[in-house]
Amino acid sequence: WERPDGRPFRQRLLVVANRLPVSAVRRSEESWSLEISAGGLVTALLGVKEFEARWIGWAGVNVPDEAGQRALTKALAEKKCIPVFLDEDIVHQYYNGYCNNILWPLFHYIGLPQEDRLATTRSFQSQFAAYKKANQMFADVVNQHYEEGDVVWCHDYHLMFLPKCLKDYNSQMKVGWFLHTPFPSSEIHRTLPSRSELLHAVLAADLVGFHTYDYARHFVSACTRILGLEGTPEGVEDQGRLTRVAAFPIGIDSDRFIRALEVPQVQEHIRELKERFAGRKVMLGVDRLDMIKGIPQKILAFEKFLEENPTWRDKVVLVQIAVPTRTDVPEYQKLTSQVHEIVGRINGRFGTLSAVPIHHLDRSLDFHGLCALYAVTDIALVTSLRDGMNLVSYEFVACQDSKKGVLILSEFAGAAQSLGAGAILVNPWNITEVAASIGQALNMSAEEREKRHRHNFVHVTTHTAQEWAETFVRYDVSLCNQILFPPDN
Ligand code: ADQ
Repeated sequence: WERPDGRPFRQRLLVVANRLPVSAVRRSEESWSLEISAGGLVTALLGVKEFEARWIGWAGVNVPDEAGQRALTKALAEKKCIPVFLDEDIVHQYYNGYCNNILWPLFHYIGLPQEDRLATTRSFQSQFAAYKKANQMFADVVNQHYEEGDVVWCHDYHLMFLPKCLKDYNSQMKVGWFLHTPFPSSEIHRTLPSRSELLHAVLAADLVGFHTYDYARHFVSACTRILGLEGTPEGVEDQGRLTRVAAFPIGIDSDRFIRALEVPQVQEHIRELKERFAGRKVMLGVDRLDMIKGIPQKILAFEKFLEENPTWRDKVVLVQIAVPTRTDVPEYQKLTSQVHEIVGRINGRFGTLSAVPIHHLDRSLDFHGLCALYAVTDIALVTSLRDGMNLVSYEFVACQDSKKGVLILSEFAGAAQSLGAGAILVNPWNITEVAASIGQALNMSAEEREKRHRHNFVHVTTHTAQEWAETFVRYDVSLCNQILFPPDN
């Protein structure tokens, strides 16, 4: 968009998220190396190029000394990143505690084990206090770097308190908040002891965004039923002040994936993979190793398929890439061993001396390796038990324009609302249904695959990350412009 005098106007955007898009590793007292980290938010925001953006967030490391903080701040500045320094105790209570033990499971409809539930109930107040304190620390850093006219875009469940902290500093600041996870039914949200305080804090934002219309509706219902406020077609109204609430489905930088397939190194990798899996159909899962991704259920469904379809046993392979996350948490360690145990059992049961049915890798793949794998895949299995959106399904579709493989997609992923017409939708809890969908995908005619793929490919290439960010920020900027460029009178 343009200024009234016709000059282009590059909006300054402060993107605030719990984690910066880079991870920092200390090499010596004053030297740091930085690496781009994997994850949905990073992938989406890397596709956003239209704004003069600065990132504000935690670098994922404890840096107690001032010399280290100075050196890291300097290294990050080159990447347009600004660190928030959190000490170990805050990280433990805010990040591991309130964010990941309370909000994450609750928003994904996952109950905690009984012993954790009791411990969590006991430590709830101190964890919530740490959450508010951490959000205030983010607000302090935003406030130091804020310039009039900036749009501040807060991300995710870690920072639900931030809009309120920012507005307390400066009620003129334009603040948006976007949730990357589902927002659960108001009946779930109302079990949270801090339910009202959190909702009020989010409502301090000018614009509140979700991936799907359903999540937005759940949020508005929570505000009307729990806070007794009024929902309007535009959002939620509190004492004459309107917070706009809307759905902004995220996308990916699809061109980046499509272009990568032309890179010689990727083509070489594709040739190698085709050779390695010659004569077999390739099924693929790419997930963070998290409870919500439904990895054990997916593997059990594959086992059921092999059990019921002996003729396919040596003609199909499942490649499951699972990046470990939160490796220090016992629940996640248990999940890792559970997955290893199931994979080992199935490989022992159906493998031969020359081939195994499941290749399971506990690690992250580099971008080119990932693109090559997407390109040689016949069937992608995205069977999250809940997922805000799920970008893996989008990335797979972007890399499939020559192969036109089939996407099996959980109905509990936000992506089901955008890619549902092209995918085979499944209930991931029903392994009989998922096993049957594998058979359906393997036997699908070329015409039907083409038709389904076309639908999804058009969606993925037209609803990009860039468009997502522009839609969100413009929504807000329309208000900013009135402040930046008031009408002459
Ligand atoms: P995530 O839960 O991280 O994101 P997702 O949307 O699937 O889930 O994004 C994962 C990203 O990490 C993808 O870009 C994928 O390529 C990458 N990735 C995953 N496993 C990988 C591996 N083994 N190697 C390399 N890269 C890997 C959260 C929400 C989602 C929401 C996004 C964006 O949980 O529901 O879609 O944010 O809003």
